[in-house]
Amino acid sequence: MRRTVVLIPTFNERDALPGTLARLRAAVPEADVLVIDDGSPDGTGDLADRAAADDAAVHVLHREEKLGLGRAYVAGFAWALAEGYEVIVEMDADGSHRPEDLPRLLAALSDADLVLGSRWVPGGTVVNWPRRRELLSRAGNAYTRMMLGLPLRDATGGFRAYRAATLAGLDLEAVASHGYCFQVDMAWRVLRSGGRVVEVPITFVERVQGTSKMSRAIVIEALTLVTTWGAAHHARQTAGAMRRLFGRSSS
Ligand SMILES: Nc1nc2c(ncn2[C@@H]2O[C@H](COP(=O)(O)OP(=O)(O)OP(=O)(O)O)[C@@H](O)[C@H]2O)c(=O)[nH]1
Ligand SMILES: [Mg+2]
Repeated sequence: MRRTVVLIPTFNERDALPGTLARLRAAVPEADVLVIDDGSPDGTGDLADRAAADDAAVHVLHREEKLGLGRAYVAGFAWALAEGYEVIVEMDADGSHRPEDLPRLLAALSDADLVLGSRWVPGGTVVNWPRRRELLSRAGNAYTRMMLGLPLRDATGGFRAYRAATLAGLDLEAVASHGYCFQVDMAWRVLRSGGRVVEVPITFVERVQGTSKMSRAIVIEALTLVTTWGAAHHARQTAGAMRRLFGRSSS
């Protein structure tokens, strides 16, 4: 297996993290883990340090303050690239992403640059999600497909595996998005750089411990950025079509 690291961003996940770590280490024992904690007031960072002291495969990156999921992942990517990992995985701490699904994601990476764990392809599903959340996710993904022309069913999901070489080819410091749109942003960047993105069905389970960090601000950020990117994308496409038309008519 290629050298793999699973990045787990945490903010106040004291109750959920130990179970997630134990399941992950059992499901994919070859993979290392990096917990990226943003100074959780509930002591998640200390708990992660204790896990790292007991298990050489577990590492911890402490960040001073909560700067959002996107910044945490960008810091994790930089760490993983510097450490020379070949495969870099994103996974939530809250139990929504089942470590037992990870081997299928990793297997699909042999023929892709980015593999998305997808709730909205055939075989994918959500367990215990309120209808409201499902509608938000489906509508958000439909809007993203329409605005950006992304050929993806679940571009907002956060359970995914990248080839490290693919991430190394992107300007990660330019990634400014924080919430769900960070995931859209990254998938779109991989596609625009010519990368192959594949979706693999997963079972997404609503968290049973801790509290969601999803907020109105995160939804508004996603809506605003996807709309802005989409408008720029359509303007570029229109300009390209005009150039082609002009070139043809003048020749
Ligand atoms: N380091 C760091 N981790 C974060 C931050 N915000 C969220 N997380 C972690 O990112 C993962 C996803 O966050 P969740 O709160 O589960 O958000 P979500 O999965 O989009 O929403 P739910 O479906 O409601 O759970 C969890 O492991 C969080 O602890 C942050 O600002 N910094
Ligand atoms: Mg969650």
